[in-house]
Parts: sequence; C-alpha cells; structure tokens
Amino acid sequence: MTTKIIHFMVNGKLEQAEFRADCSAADVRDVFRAAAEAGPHHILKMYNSSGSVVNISPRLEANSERSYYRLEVVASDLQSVAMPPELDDMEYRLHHLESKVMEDMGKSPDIMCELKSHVESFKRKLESVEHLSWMGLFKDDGDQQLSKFSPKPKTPQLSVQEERQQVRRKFLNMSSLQVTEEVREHLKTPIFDNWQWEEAEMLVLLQVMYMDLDFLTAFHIELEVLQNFLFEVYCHYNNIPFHNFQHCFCVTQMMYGLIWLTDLRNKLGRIDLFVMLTSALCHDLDHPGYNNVYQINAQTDLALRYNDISPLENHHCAVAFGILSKPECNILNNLTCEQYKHIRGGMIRCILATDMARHNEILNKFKLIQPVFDFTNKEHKEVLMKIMVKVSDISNEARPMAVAEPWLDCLLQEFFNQSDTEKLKGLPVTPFMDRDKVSKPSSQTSFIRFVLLPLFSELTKLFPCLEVKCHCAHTLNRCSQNQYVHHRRSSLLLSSPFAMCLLLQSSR
Ligand code: LUO
Ligand code: ZN
Repeated sequence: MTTKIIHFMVNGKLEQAEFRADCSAADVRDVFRAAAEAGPHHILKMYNSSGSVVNISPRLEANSERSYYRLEVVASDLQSVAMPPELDDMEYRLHHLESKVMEDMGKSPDIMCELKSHVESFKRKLESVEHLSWMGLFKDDGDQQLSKFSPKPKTPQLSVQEERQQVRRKFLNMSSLQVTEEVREHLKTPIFDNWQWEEAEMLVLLQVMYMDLDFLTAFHIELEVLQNFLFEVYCHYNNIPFHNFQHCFCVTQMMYGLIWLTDLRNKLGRIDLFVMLTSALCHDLDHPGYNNVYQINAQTDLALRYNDISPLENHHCAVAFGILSKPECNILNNLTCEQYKHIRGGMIRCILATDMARHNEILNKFKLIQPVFDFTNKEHKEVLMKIMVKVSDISNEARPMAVAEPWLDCLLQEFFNQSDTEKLKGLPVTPFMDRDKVSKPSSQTSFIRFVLLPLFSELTKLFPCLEVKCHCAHTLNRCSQNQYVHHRRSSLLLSSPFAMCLLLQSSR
C-alpha cells in the first residue's frame, strides 16, 4: 500500500505525518488535530510554503522537510462550549442584580466588580481545568499539558496589572500553608517539572528555597520583604517565549538542586550560596527576547547605554539592584556594609558571566584551576560560582525529555522572532536562529556535544556525585542527527532520583 509523507510545522515544532492512499478526510483531520493538540472546538488552518491556505484533506500534496506546511490553530469557538448551567445562572443573577443596583445607585459598587471578577476567574478556572497541586497532589502529566509554546495566553478581560495582582493574592494566600515534605524533596531534584506549576505556585516554591537554605535567619530578611522582592522579580520578567519567569524559576530551581546535590552548603559560605541563588533568580530580568548580537547590530538603547559590552546582562543586573533599591523589596536591608559589598560584587560577576559570548573564557579558567581547586581560595570560588550559574542557565537538556523538549521549542520560537525581525530590518541573521536554516536535531546535538557536555564534564571532575552511569551517553557521538530525538528519548534513564539525568560521556 503506497503512503504519502506530509512535513509540517506546528507549535514551533517540525513534524511529519504518514498517510495511506485510502485514508478518509476525517482520518486526516484527526491526525492534524492531534498534532496541534487542538481540542474539539478549535479551528485548524494549513498554509503551504508560499503562504496560501490549503485544504486539509487526503488530496494534500506530499512535500519535503524543506517545503513544510504550516499548521495553525486559528481560533476556538469557545462560545459553543456550554458552561455548566449553574454558572450561567450565576452570571444571569449577577447581571440582573447589577442592573437593579444600577437603577438604585446609579453605579455598580466595588463589591459588584469584585463579585464579577470572581465569576470571571471561576469561569476561566473551569475552562482551563487548573487545580491546586502544590500541596503534594502532583498534576498528572496526561491531557492537562499547558500550552507550552506560546506565551501564556493572558485573560483578555484582565489587564496585565490585574493579572499580576491576582498572582500576588494567590501567592500570599498559599505561602502561609505548609508545602509537603514530598514537594520539598522533589524541589531539590533535576527532574522537577516546571510545566506542572502556575506562577503563583512557583513564587511559593522560591520562598521555600530561601527558607530551606536558612537565608531569612542568616541575613535577617523579613518574610514580607522577601515576598515583595520575589513578586517584584516576577513582575519584571516579560511575557516572551523563552526568557520569561518560568525560565527564571527553572534556573533557580536547578541552582537549588545543585547546591543540595553537590553538598555546597558544607563547602561554600552561606553568603556565597545566597549570591548564586539570587543571581540565578535575577539573571535574565526584563529580557526583551532579542540577544546581544541584535542589541549591538540594531544599536538599541541598551547597546548605547552599555557600550556594546554584554548589554543584556548589564541590564539584568541593573534591574535587579533597581528592585533592591525599593525599601519594601530590599532583602539586603539588614546586612553589614561588608556583606552588602560581597553580595553586590558576587551578583554582578555571576549575572555578567551568563553572557554566552564569554562561555569559553570562563570555562577555560575553570579548567585551569579545577585540578588544584581550593575552596578557601577567593578567585577559585568566584570562578566556581560563575560556572554554577552558567550550568543552571543552560541545563534544560539535563532534565527529563518531557520537560526539556518544550523548552527547545520556546527557545527556537524566540530565536525565530528575532531572525524574522533581523530580516525585516536588513540586519545580519544568526544562522542557528534562521527558521529557514535551523534543523532542531542537529543544532541541539551540537549544542550538547560542544557546549553542554564539556561544561558538565568539567564540573563533574570537581563533584563526582554528578556522574551518572548513563550507559547510552557515549553513543551520543554515534547517533546521527535525525536519530537524535529518538535516541535522547531512550537515553534519559535516571540511575537514581538524585542523579543528574545527563548525557555525560564516560569521560574517564
Ligand atoms: C546557549 C544559549 C544562549 C542564549 C540563549 C539560550 C541558550 N540556550 C540554549 N541553546 N540555553 C539552553 C539551550 C539549549 O538547550 N540549546 C541551545 N541551542 C542552540 C540554539 C545553541 O547552540 N545556542 C548557543 C550555543 C552557543 C552559544 O555561545 C557559545 C550561544 C548560543
Ligand atoms: Zn537565562
């Protein structure tokens, strides 16, 4: 039986589907609906490589990976999704009551607005089937996949400000409750799945990290000030595909896991742990979604202000200290001058070190000192802290497949946004950002082989506990590009919950 291969892009991912000659129109539609993770009420549209709409049917022309179709979910006729009757009644009663009150008082009192926003948020909850899970009830991974690729759809009727206030209210309400021991332990492992958690829950977990490392007692930080600081950091990350608050949380959580995994609490002073965790938290503040190469080529305000020297990383650090300059957010308020200078210097060094243009400079320094590493040597500790923040920053690939995969799509989406803009403005386009040039498996395989593995294997020489008996790692060299995805899926075998699930070469 002859079959036909269709290559298409959906949610930032290049997919392919195979159809037999005799398959029905409904079969074809179901395959594409599933690939787009579209619900029964979504409308699908397919565009060919020249951008015109084509019909989704068995007569769809076969194509190649280069001339892929683009599959989009263009709308969801949610109005046809019947709300539970009691909710409709509630809305009706509310509307009727409001019109009555309007007659008497000539305006709807605040309580009415409050009630209205409660009904709206309850409605959204129903639609999005979210439920509280952080009290140890893990959300199952099944069909409640959050839409990972596009930035979180903001609720249209709530402004950004109102949305943030809602997150703040949820955060403060939940933060007084106890997190279970199971969640606390899970938080220290690299298999933590950020996709299962809402932003308000992440803020609670960040607070748990600061408390579990005893930073509040050690540095006389009032809980309310820490909460204001964490919420302000949340507000200063932008709603872009990759460098958003979720990325900040992942990097901070990986740093937290590494601190426990490498037993750094007994090798570095608590103040240096505080510098690393807070640097991770702040390292991409107010990222615009366009990297340094773009900033410099487009001669943006940031490039101008920082003379083309790591404009983004300088900005991230400046925004962090801008937040800390607000008394209600200043977690450094009760420190000695000595401590403040140490922390400020450490955060500046660590955040500036996340500029990937300096990757080799920093890694080579670490390679030099690693064989004779001395935990009492100031310079040695400073290099190690930079390495730890760098590792946390780019280690999505060290997480389980289901967690790492969506991050690569988010990253490519941000890179494609940038290269599209560069093409429009006639600016140079970075090859691995060009949607017409990049192939996911090959760019990722080379990133792992040339960037991530050398970094991790050097760190593992200092912390052997990071070594994982992953029998497949060395076969990474052998696997050809297009087997990358299949191979990686099979090779992330956790030897133990606390081992880094890394593709480490048996570098002995
Ligand atoms: C490395 C990097 C730089 C900027 C923004 C994101 C990233 N990350 C990644 N890049 N972070 C995680 C990952 C990842 O898993 N894959 C990639 N892959 C490609 C795009 C890549 O190779 N990026 C890259 C590599 C080296 C470099 O400077 C030495 C800059 C970007
Ligand atoms: Zn980052």
